[in-house]
Amino acid sequence: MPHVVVIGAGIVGTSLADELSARGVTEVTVLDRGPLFTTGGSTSHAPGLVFQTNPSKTMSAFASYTVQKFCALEHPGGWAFNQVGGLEVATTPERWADLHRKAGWAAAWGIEGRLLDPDECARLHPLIDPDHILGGFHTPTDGLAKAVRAAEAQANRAISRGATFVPDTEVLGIVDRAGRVTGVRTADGVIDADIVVCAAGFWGAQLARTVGLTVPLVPMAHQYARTGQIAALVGRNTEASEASYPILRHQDQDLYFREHVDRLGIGSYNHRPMPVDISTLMADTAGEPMPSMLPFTEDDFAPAWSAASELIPALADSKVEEAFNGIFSFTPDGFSIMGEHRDLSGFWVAEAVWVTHSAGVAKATAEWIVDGVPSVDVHECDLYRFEDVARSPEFIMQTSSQAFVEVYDIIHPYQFRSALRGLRTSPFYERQKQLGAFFYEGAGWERPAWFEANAELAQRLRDGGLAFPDRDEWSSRFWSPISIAEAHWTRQRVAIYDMTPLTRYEVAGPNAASFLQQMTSNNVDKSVGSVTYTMLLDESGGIRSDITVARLADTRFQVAVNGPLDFDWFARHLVDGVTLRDITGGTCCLGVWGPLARDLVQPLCPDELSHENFKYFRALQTHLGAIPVTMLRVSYVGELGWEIYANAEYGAALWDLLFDVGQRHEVIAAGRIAFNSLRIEKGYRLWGTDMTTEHQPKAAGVDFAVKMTKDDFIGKGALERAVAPEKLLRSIVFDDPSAVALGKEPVYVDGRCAGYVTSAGYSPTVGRTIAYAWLPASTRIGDTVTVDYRGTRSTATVHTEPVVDPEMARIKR
Ligand code: FAD
Ligand code: THG
Repeated sequence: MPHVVVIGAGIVGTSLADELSARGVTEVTVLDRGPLFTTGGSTSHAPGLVFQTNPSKTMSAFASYTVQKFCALEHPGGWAFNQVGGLEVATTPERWADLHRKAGWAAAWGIEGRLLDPDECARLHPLIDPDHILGGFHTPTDGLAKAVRAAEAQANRAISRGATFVPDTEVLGIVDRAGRVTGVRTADGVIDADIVVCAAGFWGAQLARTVGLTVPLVPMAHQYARTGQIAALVGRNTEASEASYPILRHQDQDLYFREHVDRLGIGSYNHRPMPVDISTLMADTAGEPMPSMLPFTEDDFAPAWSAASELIPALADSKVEEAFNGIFSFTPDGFSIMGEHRDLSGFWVAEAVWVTHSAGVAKATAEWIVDGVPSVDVHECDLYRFEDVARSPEFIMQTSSQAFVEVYDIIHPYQFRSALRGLRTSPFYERQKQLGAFFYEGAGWERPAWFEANAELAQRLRDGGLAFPDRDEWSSRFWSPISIAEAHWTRQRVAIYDMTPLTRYEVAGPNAASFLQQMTSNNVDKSVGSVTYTMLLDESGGIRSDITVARLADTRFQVAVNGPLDFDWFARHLVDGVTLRDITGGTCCLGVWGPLARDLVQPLCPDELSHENFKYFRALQTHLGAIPVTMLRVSYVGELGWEIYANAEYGAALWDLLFDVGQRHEVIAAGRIAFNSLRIEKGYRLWGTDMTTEHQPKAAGVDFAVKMTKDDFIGKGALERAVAPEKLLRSIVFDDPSAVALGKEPVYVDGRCAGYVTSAGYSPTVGRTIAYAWLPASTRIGDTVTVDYRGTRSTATVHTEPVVDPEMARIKR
């Protein structure tokens, strides 16, 4: 049995010890530099509000598990979880509309909740002035965690199974040999370990740095204040119960509230970001103030207090009695950070975790350590999800600060980061700006969403009778009807898409073919010039990615993937005789697609590009004009044409060449929105959104890319044992041409929430919005379902797949 050392006895470390020991890993030692269990970390003073609903299905699942687990914990001091419910109120129309979206997430992720009018809110929480609000969202299973009790109760369960907790023991360093951890160093000497888990809270990044690992988190101060006695609360709660009204969020003013017997606690994000240099923190761990508490900065709290008093008039007779600036971790994208160090086996992190998600994160981490795969999809939290640029101190600081500012903001799904834009641009960037590109950001790349230069075309098409349904204000944000014209034009004529941000690797060497055979589900050991669409599965048969593998030479492959997690997965499995190199940045790619694509490109190319000579899903190294290119006859938009790759220095010349000869075909540049709607029409999945490790290929409808007759590959065994899926990814087509969805909406079947939308896009080809949704396998083609988009219900019909061109006539010609 491995000996596991956990660094940190906060809510994460204690929960992890419990989850590990429950799985038979009982040789667990948890070390903390502070006393047990009020260690001086963030857990020691967390007010413990647990709101489960989150845009992320995974984070919501983590939170729901925390609630379920904490409700059952026992502690001699009293409750570990007080299920008072949660209430979020709206004081602006935007928030009220957004609470409808939130209610949709709750329904989609299986969390009970209801929208209430102001009087109903005030009945639940009589301190609220109903005249000040427009309504609220109530979730009865949310509540308060007593974080230190929950930590101790979980620790005690672990101890009863054999785990050890050691206070006042600081880990000073990690000991390793030959790429494996062997222990931790303390003032009393080395403690041997096979596995070390860093659950050191906001100190974790510093510790991880000593073993060459970047954990992108920033310790930030956040204000928490307790009022004096509030008359209206006197006699309501006992010292033991502490609270009985729902925990309350007033997100329009970045505030939250809970009761402390006859006082209120007020948490505020209504202040400037206050990043903390942890080298300045006190070392003394015992007693108050704790190392994770800084002196209250009163001025920063002034706007919070006046906003709080408006919502809760009873505060007028009270004042702040005790307050502090408490420290906890923020990350660039708001998600936690989990996983194992790739270059130091046995060193794990479970960092930047709220009390809310703690038990869920601990369970997933324990499963990952013990079973090799977590049972929920953790890609949003994976340690290796970050691009290189996102690991720079500047990036981490700026984006985490923005995450702090936006913590309670209404975030549109297409609202991209504003800090540090323009970091990665393709060689076509200047041309795109000239064409009036509106840029989205993804993985650090600037990606055109549509081009204002196509406004005239849009007008022409509108005049010619193409439908441009009106959209509501929310779905019109970061969107343009021009995208409809761009998509339409791709199906009618020809368009050029910048595919440069598509992550690609060169996998080369004498063992490259056998390595890729082992990694992928499809047969990729085919002739030079072959291109194969295939899955990367994990050991449970879950989809880690869908990729294309182009064999450019006997021992050299170009692999196009979904992002940094794919590099990590390959790198972890790399064998002798194979090299792996990310070539994305040094190369560029244009997708030239549409019925006229061949007419456009052929005159530039010395090779014959006929359907017979350059078949579908084949690759060719050739020239366009004087430029050396690699062409792949692949089209994520489902049209005739090619992905054309070149070294980056040729990019501008390649663009000019294609647009010059393209003039006579009226070629346009088209953007991401058109691209997305076309791929949805065509039935192509987007990994991470439509499917994840939670799904096996059959359920996701991509089992055609799995060759069970092939020799062993990762995930094959699990697929052999698989049972029929309970849910299937289906295409649904909205009945009303003006109905929209943006993703994550709940889907109702016979009046009950039965699934959720993953992605959606307006299809000019069928004149409707088309979406993917996870639905019960019993759902039939032609069934009517109902989608709740921010409180507006629309019907949609389950459609055969793909919705457009099932015969492949458009592509294979
Ligand atoms: P910690 O509790 O900080 O535990 C880490 C432990 O590691 C510490 O005990 C520390 O002593 C130990 N340690 C560090 N370095 C070493 C070392 N080198 N050797 C040995 N031990 C070490 N979350 C919610 O979900 N709901 C809330 O309402 C909420 N409100 C909050 C309000 C405030 C004011 C603050 C500051 C935070 C709040 N949070 C809330 C966030 C939450 O408190 C934290 O995210 C959570 O407690 C982190 O738990 P942890 O176990 O990761 O870290
Ligand atoms: N282009 C390339 N690689 C990629 C993508 C891409 N890798 C990552 C991501 N996108 C993968 N997604 C897909 C999804 C579908 C297809 C290609 C990439 C596709 N599917 C054909 C189909 O289903 O009809 C496969 C047909 C076949 O297997 O023969 O084209 O955009 N280079």
